[in-house]
Amino acid sequence: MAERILTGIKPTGQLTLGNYIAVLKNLKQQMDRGECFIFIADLHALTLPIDPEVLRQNSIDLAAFYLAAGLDPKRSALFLQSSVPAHSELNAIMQNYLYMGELSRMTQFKEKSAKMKENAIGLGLFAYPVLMACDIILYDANIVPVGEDQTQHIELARDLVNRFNNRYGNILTMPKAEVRKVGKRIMSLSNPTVKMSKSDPKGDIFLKDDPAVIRKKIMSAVTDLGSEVKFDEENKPGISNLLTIYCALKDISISEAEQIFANYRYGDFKKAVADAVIDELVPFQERYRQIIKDKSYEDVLNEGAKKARAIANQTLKRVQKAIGLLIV
Ligand code: AQP
Repeated sequence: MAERILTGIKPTGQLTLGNYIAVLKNLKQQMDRGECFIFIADLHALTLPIDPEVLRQNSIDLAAFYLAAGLDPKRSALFLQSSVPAHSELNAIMQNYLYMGELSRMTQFKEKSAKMKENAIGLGLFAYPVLMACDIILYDANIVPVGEDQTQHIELARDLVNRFNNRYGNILTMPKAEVRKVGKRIMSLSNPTVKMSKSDPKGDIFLKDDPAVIRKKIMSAVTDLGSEVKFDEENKPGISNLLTIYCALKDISISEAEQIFANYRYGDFKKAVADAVIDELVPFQERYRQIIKDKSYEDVLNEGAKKARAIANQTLKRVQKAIGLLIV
């Protein structure tokens, strides 16, 4: 089978450089490799409280960002998760094949729920990995490019596929997480020991930030003792994070970057990182603004949903039949 690639982002907030490096930066390369199903995870966005108008705007923004990153609708399907009902239907089935113990061990659930009052933690947040497994399974995706934070969820999806196939035969395709070597976890600029995250925006670079804001954020990023630009996540987390950002955007290895910056002081190094981010994001932002203006995302989302529904419904039927539901 040719590669089937599935990738998604939740429209929960302003997209960050972490999301860009994990998903958007690689989009063109993914389309060269195989058939891409790319979705806006709007049902997942409901797992934490969100204002309806904010959710709508974020979803439009995300569609425009995908297109600005080079998404080609002829070689991929871009769609809203909520526009393919099979996601919810398969979720209703698959929640019976993953267990409470497994779900309660998920790091993301533990981290997010730890910040909430117990009686405000929704069932959807707890069961998030079930729906995520369905997102993947529906498209027979064998490759799922993600940041490091999502690999535990992909492992759970693999367990589900194994469990299901052992019981019913070879029904589901086994997915595999693919994590970038450089840039698997972009950290906050103000606290490089925590992930840059759109729902906890401290020390984030947002994809819509003006160049002057980007420069200011990078120039005031937390750095470490010493003066050498060297990758050392334990002793130099701030510098290591900036090196990672630079390398991910320039597509070079960490040791190549260490050579480039061997004689740089922190200030000059930060200027170079700021230039790299601005060079990448300014043309991207121009394309984004044009797409928002001409609303070209509307047709793309419609067509994408049609393509996605056709494939997802086939998988859903296969599963329904396998478990003994009557298809009438
Ligand atoms: N800081 C990051 N470094 C590398 N990859 C990252 N990703 C997110 N943050 C970083 C990756 O981006 C993809 C889409 O993420 P998501 O929207 O599905 O949710 P997330 O992983 O929970 O990302 P956020 O930004 O932290 O969102 P919120 O705050 O809403 O939970 C995923 O592949 C993710 O790994």
